[in-house]
Amino acid sequence: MRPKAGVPHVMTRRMAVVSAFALAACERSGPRMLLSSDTHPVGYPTVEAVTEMGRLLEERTSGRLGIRTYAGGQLGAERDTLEIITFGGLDMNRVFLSPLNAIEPDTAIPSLPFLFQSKDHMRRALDGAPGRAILDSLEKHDLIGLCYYDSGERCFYNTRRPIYTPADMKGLKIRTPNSDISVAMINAMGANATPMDLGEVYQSLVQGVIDGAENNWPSYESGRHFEAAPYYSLTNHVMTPEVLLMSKARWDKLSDADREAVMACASESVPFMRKLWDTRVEGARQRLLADGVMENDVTDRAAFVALMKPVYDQFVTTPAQKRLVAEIEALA
Ligand code: GTR
Repeated sequence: MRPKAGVPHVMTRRMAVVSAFALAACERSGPRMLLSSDTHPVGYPTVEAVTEMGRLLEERTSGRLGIRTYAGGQLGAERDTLEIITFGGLDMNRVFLSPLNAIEPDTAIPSLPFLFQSKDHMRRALDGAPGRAILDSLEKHDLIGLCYYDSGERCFYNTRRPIYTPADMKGLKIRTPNSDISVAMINAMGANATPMDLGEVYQSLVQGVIDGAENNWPSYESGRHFEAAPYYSLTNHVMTPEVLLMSKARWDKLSDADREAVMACASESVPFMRKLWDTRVEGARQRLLADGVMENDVTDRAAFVALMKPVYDQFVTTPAQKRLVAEIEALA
């Protein structure tokens, strides 16, 4: 599998901020469109879900409110767009939960390794009180958590060898999202964590800057990481979700009725997304296996789990965090 031309481009942070403001200035003069950003391209389930939410919102508000999504990282990497939305330069942002860890420590809880026992467990916990409490913890940071979307089970993939046990991780340079808990988890497994933005992963794999990364099947396919890193090992170590955010500045300007409509439409987009997601996961896996990706089961999952105690000790420290973990575990 040879890398193809046309690698995803990397935008500098300054470029991202400037373009977001330019766009915001143009768009604000038109109909009341909420500007939303996503690092994934059109067609990816998160992008389609926010588009569906926009359709529902227009319907429900008789065209007064809608959503315009800038997909494919047009407005920058998730770290950049998070910065922009926090100071109100963007209305909405679909991001992975991990980059929010630096803003609000409680958002690290759903990223605890091996916390969720199944997809149903994860959905129950995030749809229930623990999930809502974590979304609500964002308000003090000027962000409104609208809903979670699925991001599936993340697995390791690399350019060198299948991973069966933690010993196989030794010495591998593994890209992680920009999140302390991801870094701690991967280092605790014996690899060398290298945080970077998603848009840089493909090139870094091709150039040998990193040996591997971890993600779900759809992102592994969509970012074409499989072309360089064909060993996909089913560690299923985390089920960190995606999250859809609104800037508090924009939220505060909405009437009560419009806020209710935004929340309701966000909630309704969740089952829509999950349906697309489940189909996409299986489709991506089948396509990639047919294309030569080598998938393997890990032989010793318990050995990975055993190494995670220091990660829990480091990231579950306050009584509130301990309660959240216990509540989530009770929903298994
Ligand atoms: C993907 C997620 C992205 C991005 C990425 C990552 O699964 O959908 O939002 O954060 O993971 O690894 O950075």
